Amino acid sequence: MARSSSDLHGRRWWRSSAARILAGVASVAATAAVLVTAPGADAAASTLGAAAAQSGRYFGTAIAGGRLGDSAYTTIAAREFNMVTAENEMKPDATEPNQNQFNFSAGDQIYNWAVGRGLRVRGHTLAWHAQQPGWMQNMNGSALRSAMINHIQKVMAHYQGKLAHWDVVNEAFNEDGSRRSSNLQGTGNDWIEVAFRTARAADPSVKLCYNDYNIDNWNYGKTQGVYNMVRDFKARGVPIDCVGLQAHFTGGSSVPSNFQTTISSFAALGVDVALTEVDVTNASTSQYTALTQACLNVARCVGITVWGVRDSDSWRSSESPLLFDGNGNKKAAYNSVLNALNAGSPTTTPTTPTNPTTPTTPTTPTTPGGGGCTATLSAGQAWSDRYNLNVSVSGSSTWTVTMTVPSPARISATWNINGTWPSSQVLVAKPNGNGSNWGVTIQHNGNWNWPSVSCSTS
Ligand code: 9MR
Repeated sequence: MARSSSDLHGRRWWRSSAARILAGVASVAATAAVLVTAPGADAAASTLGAAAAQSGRYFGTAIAGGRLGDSAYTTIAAREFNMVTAENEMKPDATEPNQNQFNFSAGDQIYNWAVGRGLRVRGHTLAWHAQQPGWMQNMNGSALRSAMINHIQKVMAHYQGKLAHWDVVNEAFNEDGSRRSSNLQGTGNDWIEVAFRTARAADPSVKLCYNDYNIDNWNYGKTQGVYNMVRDFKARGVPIDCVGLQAHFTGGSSVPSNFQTTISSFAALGVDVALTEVDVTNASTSQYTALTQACLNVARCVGITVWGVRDSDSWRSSESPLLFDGNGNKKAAYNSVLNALNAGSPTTTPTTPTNPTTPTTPTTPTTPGGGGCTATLSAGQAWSDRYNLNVSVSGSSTWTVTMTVPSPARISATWNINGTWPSSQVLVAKPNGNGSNWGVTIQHNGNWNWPSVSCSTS
């Protein structure tokens, strides 16, 4: 079967990144290089996120802000996953409780928790018939259309440059493939494309997804309805980057035999596909294996998110549908998924590139600001595709730090600042009232050089 360019890109990406890591270690201490094992070469990864990363994919979970004080929960979540979706905290009722008054505290709590541990975040969700704030439920027509646009602009501005994906529109179709009637649909059939165009303008850096349930079976009316919309959007240049199959195989549904056909058919339209809210009745090992394998078999299936950590955290807890039991123990399905991810990883050992780029440690990680403050960078955790930098500011409590990352690297996450983005390469950070230690996650995209920083008190 022909392999798509994105598949080739993903695998080349892994080889070149791993080689750079190897080159960097070798430059520090040649004898230490033997300690670096390329995932997929001989060692099986021991967590879901690391196993998925071997093929350039992520493995995520929904996180509920109310559980972040539960250390058993956070320990598993931080260890196993490398992508997070806020289960409820970035929905319209949470982020805009009163019209044009935004509240990001619950969403930011999850965001900060995730990026401080090197996890990326999917935004969920901007335009939806459900979980609308009361003021929006009572709106219709042009007023609602304007309110939807304003909501998308303001929420996306807050998270600009920080998220991996946004579920721009959620659950807009009926089971027969027609549009679901809702106050949003009542504003005109073009509301979905207006939402996507608004989203692209608000944050060009984030992937824009349409997300729905019961679009897993290729022969199902709803699947075809969504497919036809995406095909139409791609044909007309409406910006859409991905389709999220929620993949709730609970409540009486199960993984269809043609699931991979559905994934590959969407992918063939030129969009990424993600499994965004996976759960399976009684965590059937065969169904978890099948859905994982279906994703692994399609180059543009970029990742899998399960809808909760432990069975006790599930919205359908009576079906015990997740990968950890209520006591935090790994279930049989966990091992099935992990094994499938490990088996699906590249089996070749990364080769040495002809022109290896050695990661560069900055010669002057401390920047005297000249303006009464100093920003000091220190290395945080690093992964094959990204690394964290910790920033400590001294000399003033009213600092402004400007950080510029070298192209094509990009800051994908920040924590503990108020940030603005003059351009995709430049972050302007100010205190958020919670001290002067903060940080960033940088997707290196092949350039490991640290960013430059300057500090001023103006
Ligand atoms: O898991 C979420 C649950 O805590 C909420 O009460 C519910 C309210 O609508 O939303 C659940 O998450 C849903 C997700 O946002 C969209 N797809 C279906 C999910 C399960 O209902």
